[in-house]
Amino acid sequence: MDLRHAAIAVVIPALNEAASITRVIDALPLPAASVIVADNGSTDATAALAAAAGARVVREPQRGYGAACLAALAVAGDARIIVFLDADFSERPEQLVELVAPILDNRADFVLGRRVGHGRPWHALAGTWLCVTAINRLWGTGYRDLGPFRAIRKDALDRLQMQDRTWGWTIEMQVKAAEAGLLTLELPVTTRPRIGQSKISGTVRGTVRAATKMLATIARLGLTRGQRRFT
Ligand SMILES: Nc1nc2c(ncn2[C@@H]2O[C@H](COP(=O)(O)OP(=O)(O)O)[C@@H](O)[C@H]2O)c(=O)[nH]1
Ligand SMILES: [Mg+2]
Repeated sequence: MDLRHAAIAVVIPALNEAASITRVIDALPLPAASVIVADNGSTDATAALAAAAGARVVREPQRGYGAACLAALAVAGDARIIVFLDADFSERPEQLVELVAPILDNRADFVLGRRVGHGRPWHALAGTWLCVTAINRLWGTGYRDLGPFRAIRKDALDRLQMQDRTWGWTIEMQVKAAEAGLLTLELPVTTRPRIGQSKISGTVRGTVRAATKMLATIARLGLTRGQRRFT
């Protein structure tokens, strides 16, 4: 599939990922110019390496996964599809082709990469299970993961009016996608151990902290459910 003219922007939030960022950009089946790296205050060479690889770099000094994604979206211009991908090379960037295909074929608005394979510790799997189960109970959805590697039509994403600036980002997108009635697909993506140091699920403590924030996000979205309108 030739994706060069498909108007895709790839958003990569990154915090101190100098060991992996170049490999992620190089492995993408798209020109590096369509990649936006949101550098979240890295103290290593992440930003310089991303720029050297040909990506656009935006800097978001305020920490937070969602804050970085929002900063990248602000410069995404006239992209018609947005792909989100982590900077740690734990996913296979070439699988972008599989994630965008259903959108290009008008079979989906939103395609979620469900992580299969190695590299995720038991506590990360347990935390994900807990959050996914809570979402499915509350919203009647059939999600199986909250993975970072995902593709969404830009006009659909705009309708969701994303706000979360931290680890609730992926959850907010899924919950609002269900509420807005987006046509959603979950496809397997293969994971492997990340390069470099995990900032979240590398320790039990990190996972518990992230999962606590995620459950708070789910509770908040549940309580404010009636207040949202999607035009
Ligand atoms: N923007 C932003 N990105 C972060 C932050 N912490 C981690 N990341 C990025 O988010 C992704 C997931 O983080 P990671 O450390 O791999 O967590 P793990 O997958 O749970 O081990 C990576 O691309 C990180 O560079 C943060 O505070 N802000
Ligand atoms: Mg990771």
